[in-house]
Amino acid sequence: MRQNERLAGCAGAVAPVTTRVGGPFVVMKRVFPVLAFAALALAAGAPRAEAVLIDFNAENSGTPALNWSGSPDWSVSGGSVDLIGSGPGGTAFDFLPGHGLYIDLDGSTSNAADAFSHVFLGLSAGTYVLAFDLAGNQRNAGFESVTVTFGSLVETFDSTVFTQTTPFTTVTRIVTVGNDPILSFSSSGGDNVGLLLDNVSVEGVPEPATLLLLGAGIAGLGLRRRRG
Ligand SMILES: [Ca+2]
Ligand SMILES: [Ca+2]
Repeated sequence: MRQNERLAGCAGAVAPVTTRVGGPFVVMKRVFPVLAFAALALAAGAPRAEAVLIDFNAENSGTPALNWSGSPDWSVSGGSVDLIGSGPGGTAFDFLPGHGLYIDLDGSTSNAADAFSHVFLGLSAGTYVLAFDLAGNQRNAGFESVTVTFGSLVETFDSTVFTQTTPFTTVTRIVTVGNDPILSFSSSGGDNVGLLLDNVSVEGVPEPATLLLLGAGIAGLGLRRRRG
């Protein structure tokens, strides 16, 4: 099977190119859209990890807890966080109604947690979309900051952007991680008032390297076509 036939088969919906009648220029003219289609098909069909969404609503049996000690899913160290908001077990400090339970990253011990973290056990090394909702403290104009660490991502967010009145705002980053990666939120501050966190999610994306290689191949063929 010639190369152009094999690629057409991969694409699945493109008629095989079976003849070189018309010379190289015609062949390239036909192969170019086939390759483009194949790239799109591969991108669409690339393995995707199941999305993981953590909304905190069922933590602690749905009951708010100051200086929450964490759970099998989340560990707290080097300080404290508060589990606040509203759940079936009660309501406490629900500054942003409609979000169920969520996290105040500076707890009630005058020492914001150095690490509020979750291990994504079973998540394979690769490239993912990390998203989470962050909000201002909703209480005062004090300076707040949190450093988020997850694989290739180390980024600090603070109250110059997430001001006192900033509502939950989704932050989205593409990150590369190893196996069983740890997501950690490290906060500064000791006034018991911190940035608020909710809706952490991780979802797989196609490997950029694959798309880049395909894109380079298509671009190269286009160049050859123009030169031909
Ligand atoms: Ca929530
Ligand atoms: Ca607090």
